[in-house]
Amino acid sequence: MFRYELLHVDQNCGARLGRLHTPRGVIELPTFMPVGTCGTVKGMTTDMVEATGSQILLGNTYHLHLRPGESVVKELGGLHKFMGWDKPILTDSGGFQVFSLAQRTVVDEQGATFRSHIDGSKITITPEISVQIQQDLGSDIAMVFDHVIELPSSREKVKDAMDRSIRWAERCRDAHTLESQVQFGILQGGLDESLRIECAKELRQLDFPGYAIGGLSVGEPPPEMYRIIEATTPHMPEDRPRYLMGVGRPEDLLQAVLRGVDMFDCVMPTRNGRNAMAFTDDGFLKMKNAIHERDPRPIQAGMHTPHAELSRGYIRHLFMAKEMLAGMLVSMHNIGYYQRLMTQAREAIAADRFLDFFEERMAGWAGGKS
Ligand code: PRF
Repeated sequence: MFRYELLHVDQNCGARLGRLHTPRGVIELPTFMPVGTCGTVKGMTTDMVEATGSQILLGNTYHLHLRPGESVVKELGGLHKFMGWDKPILTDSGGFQVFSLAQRTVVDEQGATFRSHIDGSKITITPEISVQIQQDLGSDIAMVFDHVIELPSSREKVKDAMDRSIRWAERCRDAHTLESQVQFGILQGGLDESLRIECAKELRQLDFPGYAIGGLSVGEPPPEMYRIIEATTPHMPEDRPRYLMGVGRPEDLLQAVLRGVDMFDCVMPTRNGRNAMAFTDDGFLKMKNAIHERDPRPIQAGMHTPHAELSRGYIRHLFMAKEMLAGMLVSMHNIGYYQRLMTQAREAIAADRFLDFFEERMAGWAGGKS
């Protein structure tokens, strides 16, 4: 029912071509998951999301628990029906959000207690509660509830949070009962390679059907993130999907694919889209910039997303006129751009030329435009 298939590893680097079989369809890897935090990929209908070539979405336990509450979602048929998306959904556990969004978070062995960022009410999420919420939402892939901390932190603090994350992962596994859903473990360990390796070994014992690398992209310089990915992936099981959480820019995705990562999620394409930033092979464009006023060219040639032929001049006009279509179109373009990048990466890996593709894209983005 749920099965990972490793199809090919590029002969010249660690990039992997794979396939994730789920009851709601096959996911070609590497892939990018658009973020649908509150039951919507912001500014897009699910038809638009589908037209970008997206194969799986991410939803958030933390947000949906606070509003509207998982009992509402469950009563209305589960998250897929609720939002009108019948392909796979992965839900994040809330571990990262209680650290990054909630107020006055206090973590103890039992779980995390915090104030809602919406109405200030006091809420507790434990590993068992996170599992129950994700079961009620009915996602296809659920993440374990982990303890995320800020970086830099002392080795002692990083190790404590990692050890707790491992204990919580076991509690999540023991609390999990929904047959139609699988659970992924999350590796922590900060920027310490030996802790990352230790965490990978411990979580391997718990035998999750997939593993994520968490605790990165929390403000550390990108080369540090690449160093940790490179030190970690060799210790992750070859026969399970690998997911880098909350990453990132197009170059970060390629840097991670190069080191053997299969799945990504990030708000960047939609958030930047709403803020008039459009991704292209020559760097990003600031769509409000006057240089686009009379530019007849599309944002990026060779895109297959709907309305990809619209001119830069028209998109700029929509932003200047504060039309809501502006952010919608650029969000769709950006997600389409990320999916095209992943499709191109898969084609390159199949032909053992991922490194050439990587160099070509890096050179284009470094050229930079606005
Ligand atoms: N843990 C969880 N979700 C996450 C992260 C994490 O460490 C990150 C870190 N970039 C993003 N989303 N549960």
